[in-house]
Amino acid sequence: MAEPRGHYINGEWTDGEGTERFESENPATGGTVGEFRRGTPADIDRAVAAADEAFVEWRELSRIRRAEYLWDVYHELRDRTDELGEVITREAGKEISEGRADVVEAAHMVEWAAGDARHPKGDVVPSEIPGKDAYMRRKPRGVTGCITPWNFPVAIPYWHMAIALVEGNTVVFKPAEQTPRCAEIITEMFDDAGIPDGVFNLVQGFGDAGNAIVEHDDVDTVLFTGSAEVGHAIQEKLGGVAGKRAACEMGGKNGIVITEHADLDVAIHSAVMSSFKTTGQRCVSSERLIVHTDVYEEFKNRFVDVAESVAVGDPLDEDTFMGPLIEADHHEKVSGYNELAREEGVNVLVDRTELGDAEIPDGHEDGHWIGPFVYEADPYADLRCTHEETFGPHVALLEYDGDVDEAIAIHNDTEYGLAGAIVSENYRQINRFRDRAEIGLAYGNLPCIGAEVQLPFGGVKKSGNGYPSAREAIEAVTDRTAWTLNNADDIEMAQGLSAEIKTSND
Ligand code: UN1
Repeated sequence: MAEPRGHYINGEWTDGEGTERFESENPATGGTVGEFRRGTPADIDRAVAAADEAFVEWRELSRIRRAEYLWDVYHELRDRTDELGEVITREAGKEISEGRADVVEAAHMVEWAAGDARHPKGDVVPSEIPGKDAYMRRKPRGVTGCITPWNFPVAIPYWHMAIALVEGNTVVFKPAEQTPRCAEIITEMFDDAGIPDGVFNLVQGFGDAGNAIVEHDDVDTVLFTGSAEVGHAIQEKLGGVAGKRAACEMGGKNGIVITEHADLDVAIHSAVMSSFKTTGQRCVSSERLIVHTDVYEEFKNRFVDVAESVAVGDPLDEDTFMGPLIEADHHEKVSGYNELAREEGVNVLVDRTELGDAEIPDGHEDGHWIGPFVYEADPYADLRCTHEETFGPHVALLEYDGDVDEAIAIHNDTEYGLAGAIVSENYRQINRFRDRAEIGLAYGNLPCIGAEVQLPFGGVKKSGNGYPSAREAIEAVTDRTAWTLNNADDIEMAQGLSAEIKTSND
């Protein structure tokens, strides 16, 4: 195996301070993708110092010049889509069309950020005083720590970093420990673009490295996408710290409402895509299907048919729909939830927790295989399986009787609020859901996965605060400032405030 390349700090690959190494695994085979160096808090220190120093000059460049580096990255993403898509599939286990789509989504984000550089930014604001010019201007905040998950190992890092960099911030990037090879290629792209030393830094590693970013005094902004547990801990840590900002996007227990007016072809298609694509491992994946009693039996039978036969297999095979789960621990967690559902007394309809030998492709016996698990449950029962995120192909059918408000109440009965969908041909029902569903990403007659970068991406309730990613990330990585300039000879104040200086001599 090749020698690990280490971290990328101040424009150079470096071994770092630590001596420990770790491997990334191909989740479909159990084989090794590569060996990497485990970053330590001391490496984070060095990376933050480099980023802090580089900020001084980087912020002085025009947005347009900064974006030119990003355009080079964009072209490399486009040129290497197939190659990088395959690396994603080998390291994250997503089927190959998803591997490529991950790269395309990254390219879209970079294109958005770089293209935006020539657009007007800020507002020209009226003033009460004719001689005053008033503006809202944006300033970069400084060093941005980007802590990203394995499930979109290329797209999400660019979601965080592209706008941060164009706006004049510098970056310390700590990728998920499961997908370090993808992070190396991201780094190559910045290096090839000749981005100035220290503007972009990579430290490979685990939670201790991520934590060192969060706790570092010189990190101004933390962008985090990942588990609710870690995201809430970051929010708690930084919430009260003056000058710090954390924008976090976490998981969901996302639901799809299928009303009595649904086109059932659309409903099945939407539910299957939302629940099983990426083997249920998207923060926006759906684990709850809320179905009206009039269409329940037919929907159930058709959904069960697909869940029983959906193609689980080698993610490099173009005919595969679902690849494996990311790792053994996660397999244990998802199968644990399948077991828990049984203990909680639900009616199991499909259980492919253990795949048959014939279903597992040759040479892939050590992969973390799982198929769909589908069950019926009482929508009003206080069950853990219908309220906790499993991050797997674990799906509850919840039958309701009543109007769309009833369905929306069931839909909203979760601590989370990320994504959701309604399937209906009735525009009143659709609009009701649009207005009342407690989520950040709402869809009508579509799956609840597949958001595009030119829309805001983030959730409400326990799913997150702010937008670490996609278009609205600009709010996380800049401060809005008010700038007012007087063009008159005298000072005149707003609100009718007297500007006359009165003295005891008057
Ligand atoms: C995630 O799972 O963390 O909307 C992000 C989607 C993708 C992003 C998912 N654009 O499905």
